[in-house]
Amino acid sequence: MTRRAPVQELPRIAPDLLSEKNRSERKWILLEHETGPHPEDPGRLRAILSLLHERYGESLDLLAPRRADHEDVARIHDPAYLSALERVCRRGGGYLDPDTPVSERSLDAALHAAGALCDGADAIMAGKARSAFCLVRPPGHHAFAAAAGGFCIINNVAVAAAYLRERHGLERILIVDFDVHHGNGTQAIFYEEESVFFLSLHRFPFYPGTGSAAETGQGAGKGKTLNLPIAFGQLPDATVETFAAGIEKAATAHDPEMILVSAGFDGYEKDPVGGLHLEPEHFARIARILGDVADRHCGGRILSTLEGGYSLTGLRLCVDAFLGGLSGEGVRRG
Ligand code: OKP
Ligand code: ZN
Repeated sequence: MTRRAPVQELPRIAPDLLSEKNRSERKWILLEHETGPHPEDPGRLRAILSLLHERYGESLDLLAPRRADHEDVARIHDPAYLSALERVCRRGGGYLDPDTPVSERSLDAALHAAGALCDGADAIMAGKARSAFCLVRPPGHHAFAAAAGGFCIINNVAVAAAYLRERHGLERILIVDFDVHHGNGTQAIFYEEESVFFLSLHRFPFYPGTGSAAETGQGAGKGKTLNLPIAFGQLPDATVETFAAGIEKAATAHDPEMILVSAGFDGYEKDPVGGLHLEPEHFARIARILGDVADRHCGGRILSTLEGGYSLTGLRLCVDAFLGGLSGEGVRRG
């Protein structure tokens, strides 16, 4: 296994810089999706940012996200859904589903989250970095073309996959989702697509209910969806092995040009929303497995984005372990 890029080469597209609009107000756009007490709250990004500052200090390479264009999100989302979203936010907010409240600024935050992934995609395609981690919220993997759900408004990883296909001509993308919840929105969006392989590792049965091994794609997308449902009692070592075998199978079948990762850290043992007995070391191993596959198939190109993870302590530990694993820490040589 070759050593991967040093941590300094891993840009983190994060909300530390300001959107043009709020520059004078010194606001962090992705923190403005504020809906009162909710597990998916701005404190999550603050916790990760503080960890990154402690860990990387001056060498931290944080970039401000752009706002995704209408065109970028409209590749995935229904125009009527997008205008309905705009209306709800403009009138001050509301509930998109029982789990998904929005505030006035939520759509703008969600568009910047999706924009961060487009920026990350551009950075990787320009050869500025092999790998980027997008530190964003709200998450995206439960969002469908025409429906929000499970804390998600815009499907960030789907927007990035469509962007890479349309703007950078990629023909084979592998999306790997290790959030503890099944990425039902992402699966549905690409269910009949040949060019996007979707792999999801998740607790099952669990929210949102889908993600059985029998769901494997349809039409041109037959065989391009791979679900790895994990029973709650399964030991984490076996879960990591299932993941390793699954990703090997997916990469061999699809030979991706880039790997997009829906990185959710709610499989952490003490996560208040999820939980699948995973500890930081398991996220490090998942990262090394991803890095190894990416090295062999696509020049190490990995675009990761934050999905879930609701223990602030857990997020700090698990994101730290994941980024360390991605950059080659702990890789034995020879
Ligand atoms: C978002 B992400 C029953 C419980 C719903 C929603 C969990 C959303 C998780 N209404 N729980 O995948 O981390
Ligand atoms: Zn989740």
